[in-house]
Amino acid sequence: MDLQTQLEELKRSTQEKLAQMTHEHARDMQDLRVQVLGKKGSLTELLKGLKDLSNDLRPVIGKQVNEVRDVLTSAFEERAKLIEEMAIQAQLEKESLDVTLPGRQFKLGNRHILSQTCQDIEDIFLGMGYQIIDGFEVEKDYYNFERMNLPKDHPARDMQDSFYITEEILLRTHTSPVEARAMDQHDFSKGPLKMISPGRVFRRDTDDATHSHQFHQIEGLVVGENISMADLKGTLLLISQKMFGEDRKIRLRPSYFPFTEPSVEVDVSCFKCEGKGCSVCKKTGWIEILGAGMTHPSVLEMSGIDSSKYSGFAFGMGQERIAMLRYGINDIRGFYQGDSRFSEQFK
Ligand code: FA5
Ligand code: MG
Repeated sequence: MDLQTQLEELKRSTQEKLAQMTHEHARDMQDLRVQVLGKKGSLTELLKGLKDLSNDLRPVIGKQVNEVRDVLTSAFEERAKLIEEMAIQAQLEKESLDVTLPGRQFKLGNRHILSQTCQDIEDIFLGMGYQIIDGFEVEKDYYNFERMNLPKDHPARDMQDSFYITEEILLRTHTSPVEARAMDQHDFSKGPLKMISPGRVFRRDTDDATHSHQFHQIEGLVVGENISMADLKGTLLLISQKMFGEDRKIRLRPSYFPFTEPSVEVDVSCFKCEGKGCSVCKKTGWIEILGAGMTHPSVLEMSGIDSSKYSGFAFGMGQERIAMLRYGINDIRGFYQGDSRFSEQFK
């Protein structure tokens, strides 16, 4: 076979092989390219034959070699592009979507009923010009008890046993220590202190339907000039009506807290039976919602406040208690179990 025919043959057979290549032959095509166009490939081999040709023929065949190289080089490039598209197409077919399938359902969560209740109470107090102050869940015995008029050997400490970290540091048993911290910070020359402080508290209580060893309170405190029991009563009536309905009445019963004097327990008229007596109010017509009182002069003095000039009232309510009454929840443990069926009732 003369050189010219060999060149034609190489071109023809290479083009034929290329035409067979698909995206599954990327590797084979690479090999073929080296075989034909590579430094030691077929074309280079044929070039070696040029030196045996006559002077007339050599430039003609030389030109033909270059042409064949050009044609094949672009043939390889074109095929490479084509099989790349083939690969993408194949991938798409594998991953193709069935648009008639039903979509995935996303479950939309909602705020926990305790957070909602707390936010509602915060909104009411913000509207009355109170500030919201954060306290510490891990608190000093000093603030939790001593600054609340409960020295180390005070018998009333027994009502609020706690989880101790050290002898001086504990998980707070109520939100009242925030009162002392807030009074320490407040500049009374700028006006009265009006604050609430919501948060988690801890007690060594046995868990049952109405008690948990970990629960939430909202503390309230107002200290200024001429703050009286009437202000306390008015404030509590307002919050009760906003939380439980405009027709609610409140009742103050004498009680005891070491940090308030006088102290009261506050009942709200039963929203279920309107005071006639039912199972919710245990036939009394009233439901206890919080403890409160006039801030004890010693508590004011411990914050360096002149108790002959200033007076104050304070209250502490259980958030769970309020939410249970408001929504008819009969077991406090429902708040903490994380069962979405519980939460979904309050969307
Ligand atoms: C106090 O904790 C006082 N610090 C409240 C206070 C503040 C009085 C300021 C005066 C001035 P008491 O222990 O009663 O008081 O708790 C207040 C409320 O927390 C209760 O009315 C109740 O709603 C709630 N509570 C108490 N113990 C538990 C418990 N184990 N689980 C759930 N809620 C509780
Ligand atoms: Mg009580």
